[in-house]
Amino acid sequence: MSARILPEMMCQHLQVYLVLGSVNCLAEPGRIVQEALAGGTTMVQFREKGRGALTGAPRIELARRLQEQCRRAGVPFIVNDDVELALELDADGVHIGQDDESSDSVRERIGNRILGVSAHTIEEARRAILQGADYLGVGPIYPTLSKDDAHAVQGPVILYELRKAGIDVPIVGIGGITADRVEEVIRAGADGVAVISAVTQAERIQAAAEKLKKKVVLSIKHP
Ligand code: 3NM
Repeated sequence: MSARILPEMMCQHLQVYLVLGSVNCLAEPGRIVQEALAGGTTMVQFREKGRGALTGAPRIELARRLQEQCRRAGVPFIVNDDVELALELDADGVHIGQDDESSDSVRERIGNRILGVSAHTIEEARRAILQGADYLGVGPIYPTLSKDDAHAVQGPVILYELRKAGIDVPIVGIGGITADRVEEVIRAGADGVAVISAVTQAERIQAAAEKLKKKVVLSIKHP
């Protein structure tokens, strides 16, 4: 298997990170992913969770379809929480939370695939890095309606604090991020934005992804 992803490459992939499952989608998920990819989405996470989520074969079938779309676009496909599914699909990586299996055990199972870990504090961030995380997901930065069990809203200040504490790994902000908030999130220290509703609930999916991408790129270039 190829080597661990380099931080510079990881940062590129984090720029516009679409997180979704069928429950987040008004339209057919494949259509949303297609349009989002056309709009410049840089990474996709399959997060089939919540009330009404698919299980069993239909879940795997949807994951395969979305994965194939990402493969064709040359965009990494990450599986939320489910290491077995990620290995079965030969996905590009796994994203885990603090309540899931420990990061070092997941790292051992997935080899050099991408490992993303949700972190809410400096301590959680340090531990995740020691245990092999390639990037950190930090949130919720703003209030979100897309995650029932989200932690308390942290504000962009958590990103400043992590950077000030010397955490220099790739970081993606998540939770309530819209195009209008991108600049603030990037300036606070994130390398990209992870979104559900800003893309899945948009009237024009491709245009929404394009706008996020443009704002991320501009904010990175003019810190
Ligand atoms: N994780 P939206 S917030 C999946 O804080 C997820 O770790 C979060 O959806 C965290 O972009 C969140 O619609 C939901 O707010 C993000």
